[in-house]
Amino acid sequence: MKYSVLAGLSLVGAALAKSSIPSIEVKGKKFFYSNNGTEFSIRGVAYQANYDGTAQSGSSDSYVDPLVDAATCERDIPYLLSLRTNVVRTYAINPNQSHDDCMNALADAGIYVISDLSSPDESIVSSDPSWNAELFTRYSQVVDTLAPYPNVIGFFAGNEVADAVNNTASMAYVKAAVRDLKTYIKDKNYRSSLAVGYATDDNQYVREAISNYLVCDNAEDSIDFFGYNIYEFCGDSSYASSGYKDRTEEFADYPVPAFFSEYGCVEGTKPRPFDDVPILYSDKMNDVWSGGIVYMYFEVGNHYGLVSTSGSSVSKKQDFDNLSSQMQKVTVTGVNSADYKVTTTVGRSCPTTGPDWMANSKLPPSPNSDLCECMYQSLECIPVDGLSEKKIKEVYDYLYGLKAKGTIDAVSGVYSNGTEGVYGAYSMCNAKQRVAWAMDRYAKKNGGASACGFQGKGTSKAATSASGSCSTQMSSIGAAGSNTINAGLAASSGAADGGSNGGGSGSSATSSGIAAGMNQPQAVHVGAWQLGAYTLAAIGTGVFMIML
Ligand SMILES: *[C@@H]1O[C@H](CO)[C@@H](O)[C@H](O)[C@H]1NC(C)=O
Ligand SMILES: *[C@@H]1O[C@H](CO)[C@@H](O)[C@H](O)[C@H]1NC(C)=O
Ligand SMILES: *[C@@H]1O[C@H](CO)[C@@H](O)[C@H](O)[C@H]1NC(C)=O
Ligand SMILES: *[C@@H]1O[C@H](CO)[C@@H](O)[C@H](O)[C@H]1NC(C)=O
Ligand SMILES: CC(=O)N[C@H]1CO[C@H](CO)[C@@H](O)[C@@H]1O
Repeated sequence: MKYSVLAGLSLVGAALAKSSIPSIEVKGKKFFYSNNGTEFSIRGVAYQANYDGTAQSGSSDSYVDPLVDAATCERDIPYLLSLRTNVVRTYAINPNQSHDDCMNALADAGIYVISDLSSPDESIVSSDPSWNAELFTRYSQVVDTLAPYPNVIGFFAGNEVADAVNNTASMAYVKAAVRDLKTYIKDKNYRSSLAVGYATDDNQYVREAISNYLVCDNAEDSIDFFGYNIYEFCGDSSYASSGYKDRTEEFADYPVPAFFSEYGCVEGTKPRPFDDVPILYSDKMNDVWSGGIVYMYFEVGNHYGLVSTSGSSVSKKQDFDNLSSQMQKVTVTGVNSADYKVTTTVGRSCPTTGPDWMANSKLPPSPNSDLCECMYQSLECIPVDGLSEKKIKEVYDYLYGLKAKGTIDAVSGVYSNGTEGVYGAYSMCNAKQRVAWAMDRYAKKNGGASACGFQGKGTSKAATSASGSCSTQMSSIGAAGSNTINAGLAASSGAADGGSNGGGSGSSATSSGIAAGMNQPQAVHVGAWQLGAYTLAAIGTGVFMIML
């Protein structure tokens, strides 16, 4: 069945209109409308088609930003409204493009946005985590792009980054990203209600520790909301047998808003009956959960779609009608902000590191691209021009191997270990800057220029001394690079990134770790959005174990 655009929903001139939609703010473990204190419960739909499979990994166009094309938003908004949608989740935004038309059209329809900050090529990689100046640049640009719109609730600083005990060290880097994006929003004087959260994978061995870790110690470093990608209620299940009851009990006293950042299991009865919808919004759950986001709007071959689209036409699947009929039944009875007493506070104790948890409560340093550039300029031994990421990694691995053997430690300033909580002051620099620091350190310890060969991979250059605050910062850090300081945040400027003067250290590749690009499947892991079909097996196993 086809819809036409709702009468009265005029998109003409939307870009100029200043929407009067009230922002949403967090108080305690709930969301509220800022204008009148009415509690806000998310009735969300994930809204991003799969990236074009023909795009090459590493290119910047491996995804289609769903909030750029006015015609697409105009086509889809009536469908979203007929599902009573008040939130869409987007997974990858292109900061280079204008979002005015779609954001204003969504605002006019009363629809809010929560967006991930990463992209398929730029994210914190669970197997080789890093929180560095390149990622900070990307994430801060997404914040800059969306912050002006009143109908943005906030951002996910990570999606399903840790999904097994052995990669939970990555959560230290995610939490550093949360800390730094919250600081960035304050520094830029953006609306204080803009929230930064995380969306977790439903792995039974790590989910509880992750949820505690993200709200432990300092409130300034903690998430503002918790998203749970949950596929536990499949087919004709029930509150008790699905796992929803247990999860609800676990989150009863969680200090910040928690909601389902993805739900809608496709196992079992097809089309999906969405019998969990009335339960999620009932008194059983709605005091603990601020609603949920159904995965997902577009059908892209993984059977999670609610509609199929082609050009200007949309055809609803039976899942859509089922969800719609369930959503019509929903009435959430919330509390008014003025009557709501906050009884839980953040600042829990962090899980201790050991066999079940690998993220230290000490977090990595804040990325500062200016400091990295000064450091790079001060070096006398650097990689030769155009050295590939693979070769950069080889050199780093060689130098790291020397440290591991106890022969010579030339990596202390760039070494990073989220389990030990040990981070060199320059560990937040990009891969090329990090390897250069280590090569220079090695050469200085072994006779200078003559030790800068690295089998043709190293070259000598004249040092340019740092000046101003860089100089002060570099002397506090020291030659060994091991005194971490708070140098503040600085994104890469285009100039330094392009390395146009030939001496710049920007690497043109979008590396997100020294090994980025080495391991494609991991490097592009962004959770169920892209890998829905592939993660299904894992999800199924999880469900099975929970139901036992
Ligand atoms: C509060 O404002 C929101 C947004 O305009 C509106 O949807 C809601 O109905 C209002 N609440 C009450 C109690 O009027
Ligand atoms: C945005 O534009 C810059 C400069 O042209 C480019 O380097 C970058 O890759 C673009 N980003 C995206 C996400 O397309
Ligand atoms: C982590 O554990 C998974 C199984 O849960 C295994 O497949 C993977 O190889 C392990 N990774 C590392 C780095 O040990
Ligand atoms: C981090 O430190 C732990 C404990 O010393 C060690 O087992 C692990 O291999 C280190 N990880 C990396 C990536 O170096
Ligand atoms: C809740 C709901 O509307 N369920 C319907 C989903 O679709 C199937 C197949 O058409 C119907 O039988 C269900 O009643």
